[in-house]
Amino acid sequence: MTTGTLITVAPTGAESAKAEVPALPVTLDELLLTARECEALGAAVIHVHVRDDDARPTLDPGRLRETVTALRESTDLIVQLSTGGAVTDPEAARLAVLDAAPDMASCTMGTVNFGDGVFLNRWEFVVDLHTRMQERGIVPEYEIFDLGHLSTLRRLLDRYGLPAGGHVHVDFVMGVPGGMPGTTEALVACRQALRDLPEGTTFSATGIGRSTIAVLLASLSAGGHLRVGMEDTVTYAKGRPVESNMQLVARAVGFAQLAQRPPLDTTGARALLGL
Ligand code: KMH
Ligand code: ZN
Repeated sequence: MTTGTLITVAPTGAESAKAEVPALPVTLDELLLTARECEALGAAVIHVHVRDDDARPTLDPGRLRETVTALRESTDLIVQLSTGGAVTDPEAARLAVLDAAPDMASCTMGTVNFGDGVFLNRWEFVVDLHTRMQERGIVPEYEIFDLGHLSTLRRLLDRYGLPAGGHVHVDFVMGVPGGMPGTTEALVACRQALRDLPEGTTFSATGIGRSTIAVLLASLSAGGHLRVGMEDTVTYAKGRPVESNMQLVARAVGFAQLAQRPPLDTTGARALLGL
């Protein structure tokens, strides 16, 4: 059954420099303003990376805790922290993200070339993340950068059981140089592979850069949900830099409404995700 559309906003990421993308929200105040405005437009989940005072990506535990608290105080959004961090972040710091007790956290299902870098996700590390989230009642979003990551997810669930809340939700991250392409064909292949996962597994998708719109439309037509934001997209249209995360959320909401799958509010999103 196709329901409304879960819209996740990923406003900042760890890959773009503030100097090159001035509209990127990097301070807590900028993040909170973005979060409130995106929630008002129709986002229900926020995927969060934080920055330090020099706008560089950080996994500082205090800053993460402060951010989770502030988002909870000023929005009803589901707070999903990134355990992916930046490609240079060590495993211990990525695991420690869970100490900030978010509602959700990302959990990437395997290693992938990431532009000129390597986004390392060893099997043992993935198992650690999954089992610690189970113990703490944090709901994972399984990040899928390539088709094989879905096989890894099945193996993970077979061996270690379902996540907290019992519902499985994955996010196809498409168009990363080194991962699967951001095409309808690749999305359909991933969609088909979900048949091997627990019944009721839901998916969202995001297309990096130029693949943003193709993936958004493909996901909606395949019954999927949407992730948008400046973590993934900094060009709105050819020659037009993104002005704000709100511009991307508004576009996604418009597409979802055209597809007659309007945005889920935060209550509907919690029900969908088993929160
Ligand atoms: N920044 C990427 C290396 C996640 O947030 O979980 C990892 C990433 C995935 O963005
Ligand atoms: Zn991320």
